[in-house]
Amino acid sequence: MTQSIILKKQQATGNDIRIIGSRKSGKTTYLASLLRLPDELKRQFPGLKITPTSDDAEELIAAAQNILEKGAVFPGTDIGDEPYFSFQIEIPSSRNSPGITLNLNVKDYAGETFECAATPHQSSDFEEYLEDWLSAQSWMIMLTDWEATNDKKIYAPALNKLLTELSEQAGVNETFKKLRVAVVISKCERGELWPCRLDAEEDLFKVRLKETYKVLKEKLPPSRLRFFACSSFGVMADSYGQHDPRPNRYIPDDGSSAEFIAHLRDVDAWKPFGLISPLYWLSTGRVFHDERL
Ligand SMILES: Nc1nc2c(ncn2[C@@H]2O[C@H](COP(=O)(O)OP(=O)(O)O)[C@@H](O)[C@H]2O)c(=O)[nH]1
Ligand SMILES: [Mg+2]
Repeated sequence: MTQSIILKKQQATGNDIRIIGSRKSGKTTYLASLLRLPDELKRQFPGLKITPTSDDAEELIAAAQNILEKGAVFPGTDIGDEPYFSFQIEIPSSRNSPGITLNLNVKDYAGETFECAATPHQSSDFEEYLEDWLSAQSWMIMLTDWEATNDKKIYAPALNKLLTELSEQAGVNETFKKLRVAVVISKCERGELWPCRLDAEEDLFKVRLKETYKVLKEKLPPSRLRFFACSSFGVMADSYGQHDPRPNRYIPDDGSSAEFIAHLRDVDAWKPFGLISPLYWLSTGRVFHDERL
């Protein structure tokens, strides 16, 4: 009884989101970790509830158990067969924010679709994806590395193309003037990123992805653009009185680039960071102040 009264008081909002980003930037792992909602996160944020409302979302939870928790990684997403995850997030009220229920539909795109925006001869493919991206109110752009060549040759031109199209459409149709873009740097449990996670715009994007940052700031007003850092794996322990800032990941010793092949190391210590903040802002336009999420 008390529970249902509390829930009724909660504000509810729905949102359709596209997750776009380079290959292996951690998009699928992000969604799987969020939907799985590891115990450690539940313990630290009592009352937080995530309920899958589509088959794809249920399957992803099973995959999180069978793949991520067993220390393996997800296969790439097939182009043209993008999964659509529907789920509900109930966030209880906390000292800093009122309670809210978010009803989300999120489509996870293959990395190639984002990268092709940077390649002029693939522009007809790009138009097809764009049409679908423009049918949503929110985009989450996920990036992970900051190699100068990727910043200059892939991310900045791809975003330039994407946001130029967006502003052209906005000239014709007012609704596109409302589309929000959350730009997220993933895998921030990495030692050099972890301290910078608290102000991703100043300490990560502005200094590490200069060209990309410039394009974003030029093309979008501050009310529709926000920067975030997240880690689907987190660190070994970061709660009060218990600090172990080692990343909760291991890197198989097979010679490939460490950035793209890491696995979850200790399931019992699994506590992702920053998964909810971008979704909260995309859905409400307000900033969510809780470092644990
Ligand atoms: N270190 C680390 N690796 C991650 C994280 N999230 C994903 N990965 C790894 O990055 C690789 C690509 O992840 P995936 O979710 O398949 O990327 P996608 O292609 O963008 O969907 C895999 O090896 C994942 O285990 C994270 O938070 N930290
Ligand atoms: Mg994927």
